[in-house]
Amino acid sequence: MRRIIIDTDTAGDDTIALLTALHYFKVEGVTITGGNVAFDQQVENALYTIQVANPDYYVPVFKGLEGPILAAVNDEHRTVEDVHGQDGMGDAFFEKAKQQPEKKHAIDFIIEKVKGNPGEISLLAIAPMTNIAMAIKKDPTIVKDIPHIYIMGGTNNTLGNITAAAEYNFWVDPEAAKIILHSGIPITMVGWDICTKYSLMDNEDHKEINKLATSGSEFFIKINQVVKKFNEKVHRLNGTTHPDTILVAIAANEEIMTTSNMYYVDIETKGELTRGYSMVDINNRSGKQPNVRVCEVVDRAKYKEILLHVLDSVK
Ligand SMILES: [Ca+2]
Repeated sequence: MRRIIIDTDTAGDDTIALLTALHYFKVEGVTITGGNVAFDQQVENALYTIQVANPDYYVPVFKGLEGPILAAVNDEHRTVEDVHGQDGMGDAFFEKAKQQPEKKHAIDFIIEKVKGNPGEISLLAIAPMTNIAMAIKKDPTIVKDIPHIYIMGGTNNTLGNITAAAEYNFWVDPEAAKIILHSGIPITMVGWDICTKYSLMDNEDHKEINKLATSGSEFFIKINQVVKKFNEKVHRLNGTTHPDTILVAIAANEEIMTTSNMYYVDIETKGELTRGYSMVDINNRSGKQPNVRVCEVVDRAKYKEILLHVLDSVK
């Protein structure tokens, strides 16, 4: 089984992504970055999700940085309880998890795990990339030891979600995204555009999921209550979006990504209107060396099959 670390701002779809990661990978650790909702709530959500998945090995959870690298300067970080509910779990207000977070800092965990297993540990990034970027700043030698980083973030020449120009993870910490994009680590990027095109689960899909009647399907229905209403109202989407889950599903089953291409990708960190905008240079007008494999088409039916399989297997 391939080994990974998953970095998450656990709320909403992060939880289903975590269930998917626990199904397909040996999860060496879960690291938490500031993002979706209050930081300690995210830690709790990750611990609770692991309890729901009930893996047959111990999965440690590490607290990382609670806000973006330049938070003090820009004061731009905003949580999104309106999207995911006050608890980040669709206002389900689950009981407290039995497991506690580890004492070690997420950044030190990432560095030690990667250095101790060179070329073995891929990273799944489903949050603002503050922890991973700062791990690289603390020990730049980890770059050559990370075989791949799969990123849910940015957009490929389409609308963002937190602003018209930017996707949430890139917008919260664009400096962190810039560090990662130019790190030299092999990258696969799955943008918000892929999420809206291929990950949407509509009312009929929800009924189908409900019929599975497993702990996994019940959990899915509960945590998606708030985001479903939000998507209808704000994004004019009929259903729930699963950006983090589709990223993990692709990392685990690359064949569902039926089209992808290498492009030069950079991020705007200063723009008055466009902070966090990801520039995907599909016509290579910059003449720069492509640095990111950008996901362009996903087999939606196969993706849905994976999602339902994962939810069905959480008994
Ligand atoms: Ca996330």
